[in-house]
This record gives sequence, C-alpha cells and structure tokens, in this order.
Amino acid sequence: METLTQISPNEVKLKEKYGPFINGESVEAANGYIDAVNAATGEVLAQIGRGGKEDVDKAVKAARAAFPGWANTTIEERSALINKIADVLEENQERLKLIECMDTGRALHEFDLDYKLAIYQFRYFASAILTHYEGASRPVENGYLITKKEPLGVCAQIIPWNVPMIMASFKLAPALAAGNTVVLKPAEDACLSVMELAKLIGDILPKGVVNVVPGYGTEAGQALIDHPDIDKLAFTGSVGVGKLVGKTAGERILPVTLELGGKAPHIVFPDVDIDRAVENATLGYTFFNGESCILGTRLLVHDDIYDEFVEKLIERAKKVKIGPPTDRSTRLASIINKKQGERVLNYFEIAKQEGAKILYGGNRVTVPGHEHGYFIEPTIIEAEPNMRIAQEEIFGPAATISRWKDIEEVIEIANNVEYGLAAGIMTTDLEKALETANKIEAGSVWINSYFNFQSGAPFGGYKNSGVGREYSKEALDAYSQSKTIVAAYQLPPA
Ligand code: TXE
Repeated sequence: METLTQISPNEVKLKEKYGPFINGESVEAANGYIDAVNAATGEVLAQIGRGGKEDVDKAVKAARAAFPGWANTTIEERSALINKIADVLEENQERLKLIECMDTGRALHEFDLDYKLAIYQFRYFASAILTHYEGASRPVENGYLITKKEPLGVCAQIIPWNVPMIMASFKLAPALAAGNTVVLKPAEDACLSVMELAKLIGDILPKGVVNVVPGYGTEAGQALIDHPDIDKLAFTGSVGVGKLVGKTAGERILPVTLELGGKAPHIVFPDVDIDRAVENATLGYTFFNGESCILGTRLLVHDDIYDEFVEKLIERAKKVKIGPPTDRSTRLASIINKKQGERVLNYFEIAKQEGAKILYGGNRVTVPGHEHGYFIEPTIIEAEPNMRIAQEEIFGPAATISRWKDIEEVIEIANNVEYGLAAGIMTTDLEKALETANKIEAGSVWINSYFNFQSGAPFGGYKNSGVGREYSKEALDAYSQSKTIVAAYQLPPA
C-alpha cells in the first residue's frame, strides 16, 4: 500500500457541500452550512449542513412516509438489500477510509479494522434477520396463540465522531433489518464518510428509509430527540447527553438504547509472557487514538511482575509512531479537535495535582505540516485507583497503571468505577481468567486479546456505560416490539 502523508479533498472526490440526506437525495440545509475540517491540518474539507428543526422535520416526515412500505417488505428482501449495503461499503472502503482518516485525524491503518467491523455488521444483520423471527404459535383452548415481532417505526439515532462508520453500521443495520426507517444524526466533528454512505444507501434502499441530518448536537440532535413523531431513541456519546436522551425517552415512553462512556480495567496476572502482555496492553490503550469508550485504560498489574512490566511498557510506548494520519505507518495521530485535545492534556495536569506520577508521555507533539492537530504522546500514569485520572474517561492515548497482590482486591478495584463497558484479563490460567471474568461488571470481557469483537456477541454497558446491547440479535429485539394475538375459533356461548 502506498504511503501518503497528506491527501487533498480533490483526491478523494469530496463534494463541496453535504446537505441533509432526505427522502433519497441530498437537499439544501435550511440553516446554512458549517465547515468540515481536516482534524490534523485544519484544512476545510467540505461544507456540511447545519441541520435544524426544519430539516429534522422533513427527515422524520420522509421516514414516516417510507415506514409502511419498508415494514412490509419480506425479511428475504430486506436481507438482500442490507447485503447490498455491505457490498457497496466493501467496494468503496478505501476511499471512505481516507475521508474518515482526514475527518477524524485518526491513523489510516486503523480504519482497516473499522471498515471490517462495519461491513460485518451489515452482513451479520442481513443474515440474522432470516433466522431471528421464526414463526411461533401454539394451540390454546378453542383457538390459537400467535406471537409476532413488529418494527417500532421511525428510529432517531445519534452517533459520535470517534468511529463514524462503525457507529453508523451499529445503528443502521439492526434497525433496518427489523423493518424500521431511520433518521440518523452524525456528529458535527466527523460525518463526511457517513454522508457519503447515505448517498450509497440511497441508490439501494427505497426513498426515505434512511435519512441523515448532520449538524450540531444542540440544534439537529436536540430537534431530533424532541420531534413528536419518533418511535425509538438510540444514542452513543457522552454520559451527560446520554442522560438527556434517556430523560426524553422516559418522559415520552419511548424505547431507548444508550451506549455511553467507559473506563475499562485491564488486569495482568503474574504468569503472563510479559512482552506479549505489554503489546496487548499498548494496543488496548492506544488504538482508536485513545478516543474510544472500550479502551483498556486502567492497567492493573500484579506486584510480582509490576516493575518489569512498567519498564517494558515505557519502552514500547517510545516506539509508538506518531505521525501524519494519512501515512500508513503512523500508529498514533491527531485528536479530533482542540477542545478534546485540551481536555486530554488538562487531565494530565489534574493527575499531577492529585499526586499521580506520569511515567511516560503527557505532552502534545508537533508533526510538521500538521501543526493544527493535537498529537499526544502515549501516556502512562502511575495512579491510585480512586484518583480522578483513574476514574474518569480521558478519551486520549493514556492509561493509568497500579499494582495488585490479591485477586479479590483487584476485582473490587476493577469494578469500583461508574462505568462497565469493557474489561481485559491477561493470564495463562483459564480457570482464573473465567472466574475473574464472571465477577467483572462489564458488558464485554476480553481474555488475552483486547478488542476481540465477534459478530453476534452482544455489545453494551453495565452501570453508567449504558442501556441495551448492540452487535447481536438482542439489537433486533431493541428495534422491534412483540405482539400477542389470541384467536378463538368462535365467540363464547351467550
Ligand atoms: O460528546 P457528545 P462529545 C465521551 C468522551 C468525550 C466526551 C465528550 O469522554 O470526551 O464524551 O464528547 C450529539 N441533543 N464520548 O462532546 O456531546 C453530538 O452532536 C442531542 C464517549 O463529542 O455526547 C454528537 O452527535 N444530541 C463516546 C453526539 O451527541 C446531542 C463517544 C455525541 O456528542 C446533544 C463520544 C443534544 N443536546 C464521546 N448534544 C462513546 N460512548 O463512545 C450533543 N449531541
């Protein structure tokens, strides 16, 4: 693969303007446009619609009008069409990866995983829908009982900027498979690949089935969750906005799926091969540029190997190549924007004030030609488990590290956070690993291999990490409702 350091918007043939995608076409945004910028260089890549009430209303109306037709397609038809979405994503993936790389500032090589997961997601739900809703009926006295699954209607979905295509696929695939129509609001900070996907989907699905309204959270996002004609809310993002979405769902009695933050423990037992464990731990806290809720950001290392592990972890951190996002050899690139970059750096200051020790990193670095970007060193912080730096989501390439001696004690530490999205365990003793995994309060636990995503494996959080599960048949249930029909052969005697 060619090594590129910088790509111009022309090379990936970006459009100048991406208005909201409504009823099968890109339309003019009612409230004008905002700049989509290259996170690392600051270059304006394109204009995206500044979605507001009017655009959201049009999108919901289009989704509502498309709903009966889509809901009445057979599962075989829907399956075939969703597979076609996977096909076009596959065909267009190299271009979309470049677009997303520039838009988010993340290293290009990472998008191989993002797009693999996104494509799998559409394929998985295209297939799962064929077997999930098998007919169920049974005789009852003087008649029959039938249970059936029905789609919910118009789903409002809001996604963040860190992994746009993964997020779009997690939201769209199960909703469409279950027979719903959608209004999706991607993040204002990175949505170009999703706008491109909308166009590709527009060539496959009937008009109005998928609508995408870009824009700010407080404008397009708020207008979407407040719209009176939606039937389901699905959100991935911060806990703060998640609570707002949850509150709206509660007030309006709408089903809701929330995927919020994380602060995953990564527990290292003393029996591990230290070099391999260091590799897995490094991947676990630096991948996705550190901007992901599933990262293993709390390293809990057994006392017996702690010193050697720390030494090797630092050596490994020194080798993580920081560079231009579009260079395929780069392993760590730019944080999405100044606000998030400053937030990460501020956490390092908080850590120091709390008495935590920065063992390596902690600084912003400059990459020539990319001075706009926030490139942050992989950062290792020795901290007490109750310090803010070890409790709050940093969303940057940083991990805290602390030692443990007793297994019950480390499980308590692992669970003593508000989050419960993911966790990692490294050991050669499978019995110990499974026993520990059982006691960990997290939706996903990866043993000896961080980010071991598998199709069909429910993904979601315990505690403040959210409500509901994606990536599995459970998501089909989250986008459907059951109806029970009890039919008697005849009226009871008068
Ligand atoms: O999130 P927001 P931000 C965490 C991470 C990060 C922090 C802040 O710790 O540092 O959140 O990130 C839309 N009504 N995560 O500020 O604001 C917004 O436009 C409706 C974890 O970017 O939650 C975007 O599309 N929508 C996370 C989406 O919500 C609103 C991924 C997420 O943005 C809205 C991202 C409103 N009032 C950040 N306000 C994860 N779980 O992976 C904002 N939005």
